[in-house]
Formats: sequence, C-alpha cells, structure tokens
Amino acid sequence: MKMLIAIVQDEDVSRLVNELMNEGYYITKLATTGGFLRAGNTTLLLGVEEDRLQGALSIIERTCESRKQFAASPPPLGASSAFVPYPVEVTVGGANIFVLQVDQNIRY
Ligand code: 2BA
Repeated sequence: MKMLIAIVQDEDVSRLVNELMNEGYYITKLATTGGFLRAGNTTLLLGVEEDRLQGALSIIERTCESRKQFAASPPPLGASSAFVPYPVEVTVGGANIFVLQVDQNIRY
C-alpha cells in the first residue's frame, strides 16, 4: 500500500474530491497553509493499493490546474526596516504529491 500526500489549490478541491470519491478512493482532507504564500491550500491523504496508485495520480493530474499568483518578495538577509517588498510572480500547482510506502493500515 502507498500513502499519497497531495497538496492542491482550494479551487480544485471540490472537483478533485468528487472524482476520487466516484472512483472509490478513501480520502482525508486537511485545511493547510503554504509556507511561501501564507495562503490556504488543501492537503489530501489517500491510502491506496499499489494497483490503484496510477489511477489516483491520473485524476489529480487532470483535475488540478497550475495558476500564477503574486507574492511579496522576501527581504534580503540583513535588510533594514526600510526594505520595501515588491511583487514576485510564482506558478502554483497543479499539485505537489508525495508518495510514501505504507507498512500497515490497521483498522479497529
Ligand atoms: P507555498 O509554500 O505557499 O508556495 C506557493 C508557490 O510559491 C510554490 O508553488 C512555488 O511556485 C513558490 N515557492 C514556494 N517556495 C518558494 C521559495 N522558497 N522560493 C521561491 N518560490 C517558492 P508549488 O511548488 O506548486 O507549491 C504549492 C504548495 O505546495 C506550497 O505552497 C506548499 O504548501 C506545498 N509544497 C510545495 N513543495 C513542498 C515541499 N517540498 N514540502 C512541503 N510542502 C510543499
């Protein structure tokens, strides 16, 4: 079994969860915050059998879009209080996915 940790944008979550549920995946949904943008995003946990891993990845790939957003530039090291941040454009997503090996899934 694998544990899929998928960090996705809030805008994509509703459709993504619907599609995963329709295909019978088990999901846990967490409200999370990105460290860089300090904006809300969503982290999904999916425990999947290996033969269903590719199916889950395909749904995430076709459901999650990449989007451009603006963030305030971080201050350079040693910057004084007079530093004025300027906007930097970043491309967020579609999805950041970590695939972990699961030793056991125990249900009581
Ligand atoms: P955030 O940390 O808010 O990052 C939003 C976007 O800002 C990132 O999009 C990336 O384009 C840019 N970014 C992030 N850190 C940066 C940095 N140190 N310097 C320059 N640009 C930076 P994504 O890469 O698509 O990431 C979307 C969200 O996925 C992230 O939101 C974070 O919550 C999560 N994430 C991405 N990579 C991760 C990792 N290696 N470990 C944990 N969470 C991760």
